[in-house]
Amino acid sequence: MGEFSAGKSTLIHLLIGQSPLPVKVTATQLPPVRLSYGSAPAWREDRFGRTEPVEMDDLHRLSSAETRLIQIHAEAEILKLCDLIDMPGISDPNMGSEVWENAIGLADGVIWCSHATQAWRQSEAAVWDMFADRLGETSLLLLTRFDKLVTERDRARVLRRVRRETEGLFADICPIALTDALDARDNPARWAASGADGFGHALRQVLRLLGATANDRDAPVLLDPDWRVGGAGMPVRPRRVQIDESRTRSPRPLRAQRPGAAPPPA
Ligand SMILES: Nc1nc2c(ncn2[C@@H]2O[C@H](COP(=O)(O)OP(=O)(O)OP(=O)(O)O)[C@@H](O)[C@H]2O)c(=O)[nH]1
Ligand SMILES: [Mg+2]
Repeated sequence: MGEFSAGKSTLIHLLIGQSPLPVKVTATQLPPVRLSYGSAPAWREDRFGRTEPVEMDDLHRLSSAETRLIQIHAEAEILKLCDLIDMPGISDPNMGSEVWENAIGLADGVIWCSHATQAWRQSEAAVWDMFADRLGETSLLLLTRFDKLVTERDRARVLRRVRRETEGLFADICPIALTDALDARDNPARWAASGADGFGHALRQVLRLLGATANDRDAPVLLDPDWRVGGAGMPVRPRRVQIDESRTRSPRPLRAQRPGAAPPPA
């Protein structure tokens, strides 16, 4: 989640090692897009919870007025541990807040992207205030475009201020230069300098907390270039995380039945 243009889609690209949507789609405003492991065809869920298959080439035609969720699939390692939802910007004037409020009801944790040069605006704090109680312990604050802060002094100052203003609201704060990280996969020093290493560790901690652990404790750190290699291995359903419903503040939309899937257990 985060403001318009805060780096949400770039982050998804970094996490799954590819741009999940056809190029012409990423340029438009989309409803929330959920990514799950596998190669199943895409589908959409309308405002009434009805689902229907969609062609990837038609995604750019879907508006948030009629579609509340787009579901697509990719064979990326991280999707064996969790689903990812790419959300529209929180203060996009063309999108009502119910659009992202619906989707955040599905979330077990949030990676909040905030522009480092103007981090943690009032608009962000106001939205997160609605969800921090339920999701704060399993959520991370990413200070994106950290490369735009050029002096060490500026970096330290921004980090100090944001730490102070968000105390207790997130499990961790991670400064990151997302575009540097995307370019630096084969260069360990640049990769670490981009903040991707630190973020990988923090994300792993959160996933552990949620019970979505990898089998192997010595498995490579998330975001390591090896993690993104898709294709090999058995399609595995991402393990759903158990939620303590008593802590749920925001309403959870009913999970719509996927086309062709067996009816959910009563
Ligand atoms: N220099 C720099 N550029 C970045 C960084 N993260 C994202 N960008 C650039 O910022 C622009 C917006 O990034 P997106 O990932 O599309 O942002 P978004 O949050 O998905 O935007 P919307 O979906 O439109 O709300 C792109 O041109 C990115 O390449 C970063 O850490 N450093
Ligand atoms: Mg985006």
